[in-house]
Amino acid sequence: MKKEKISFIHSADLHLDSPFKGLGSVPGAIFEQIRESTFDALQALVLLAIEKKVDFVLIAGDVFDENQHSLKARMKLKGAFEQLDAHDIEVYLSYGNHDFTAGSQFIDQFPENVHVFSDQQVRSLPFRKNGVTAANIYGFSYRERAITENKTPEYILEGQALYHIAMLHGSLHSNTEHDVYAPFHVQDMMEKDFDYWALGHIHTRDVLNQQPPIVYPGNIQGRSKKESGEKGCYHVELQNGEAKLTFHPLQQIRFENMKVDVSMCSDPQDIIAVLEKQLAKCKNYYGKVILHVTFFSNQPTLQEWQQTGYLEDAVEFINDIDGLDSTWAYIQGYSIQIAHNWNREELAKGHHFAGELSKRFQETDKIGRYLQPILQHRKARKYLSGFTEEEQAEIKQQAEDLLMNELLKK
Ligand SMILES: [Mn+2]
Repeated sequence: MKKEKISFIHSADLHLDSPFKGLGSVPGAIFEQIRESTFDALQALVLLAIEKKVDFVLIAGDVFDENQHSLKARMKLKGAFEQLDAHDIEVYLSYGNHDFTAGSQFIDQFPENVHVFSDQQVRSLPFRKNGVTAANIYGFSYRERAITENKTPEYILEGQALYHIAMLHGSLHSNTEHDVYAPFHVQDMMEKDFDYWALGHIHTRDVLNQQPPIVYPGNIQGRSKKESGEKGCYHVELQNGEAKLTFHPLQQIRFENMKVDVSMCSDPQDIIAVLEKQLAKCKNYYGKVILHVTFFSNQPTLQEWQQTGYLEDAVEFINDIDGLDSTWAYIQGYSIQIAHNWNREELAKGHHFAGELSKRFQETDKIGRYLQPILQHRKARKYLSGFTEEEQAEIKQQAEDLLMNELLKK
C-alpha cells in the first residue's frame, strides 16, 4: 500500500526576530549578526529544503518569538515561503505558545503553498502527490498563551492517505523544567497509528521514540548559553513504513560553554595566552561562537584574580575584536571553579567552625530564600527575574569555595 515515498523537513521554534536581550553589551558588528541569526538560519532551512527536493516543510509552532511580531519577521517569513513556493514545496504551519493567534492579524497571509492550522481544534490537511492523497497532516494552533489540557485524544486518523503525520507543540507530561503546555504521554501517541509525530516547544533536540518517530528537532538557532551546541532540523524520508531521519544543523552562531583550566597560570597575564589558544580552536570547530567560560584552577589565587579584576581585564582584552571576520569567538560571560584542596567529608566530621560550616553547606540544598534580598533589590530586580536550579547550585558552590578558601588559607 505505502509505495509512494515522501520526504519533508521537520522544524520548530524558529523564534524569528528574537531580541537576544541579554546580549546587549556585545560589540555592534557582532550584535548585528546575532540579531540576524534567526533569519539567516531560516534562509539555511529554505536552501536545505530546496537542495533535498522535499515535498513539504513542517513548522511545529513558535515560528515567531512573540505574538506581536515585527514587520521584519513577517516579511522575512513570507519571502522564505515564496522561495519554497517557486520550488513547489508546500509548508504546514502551526502556531505555539509564543506566537499564539489571539490579537494577531497575520496568521495566514501567505502564498498558496502555505497551509496554516489556524485554530485550537486538531484538524487534518491533505498533501497530494501524483494524483493521490500522499499524506494527511494533523495539527492545531495556540489561541492563547497557554494550553493546559492534553491534546493527544483529539488526534484521530481520518480518510484515506498513505501517511498520517501529527504536529504537536507541547511538552512531555513529566517535563517540569519548562512551561508544561499541551502535556502528552509517549505511550498515548504510540497507541495511535500515526507514521510520525512532529513535535515543537522544547528547544533541545530529542528523539522520544523510534518507531513511530516522536521527535523534537529543537530550535534552529540557539539564543543563549542554555541553548548550546548544534541547532537545526530533521530531513525525514518515509517509505513502506520505514522512516529515515537525518539531522541538519542550521545555526549561524553557536553558543558554547567551555571549561578552561588555568591551574598552570602563575600570573594573570598567562590567562590571556591560554584563552587565545582555546579560542583559536573554537573558531576552527564552530565558526562564529559566543562562549560562556568556566575558569578552572586548583589554585585559590584564581579567586583573588577575580576579586581584583584581573580576570575581567583578561576577558576584556580577548574580547577586543570587531566581529568582521568570517569566524570569531566572543566571551559573553564567565565564572570560576576552584578544585577543593580540602576533603569535605573529613572536614564535616570535625567540631571546629570550618567543619560546622561545611556540614551546613551539605545540609542546605535550597538556597532560594537567601537569594530573595537580591531579587527584591530595586536596581537588581530590573535585570533579574530569578535563578534557575543550576544557577543556584553554582552560586552555592562559589560561596562555599570563597568561605573555605579564606578559612583554610593558612
Ligand atoms: Mn519555543
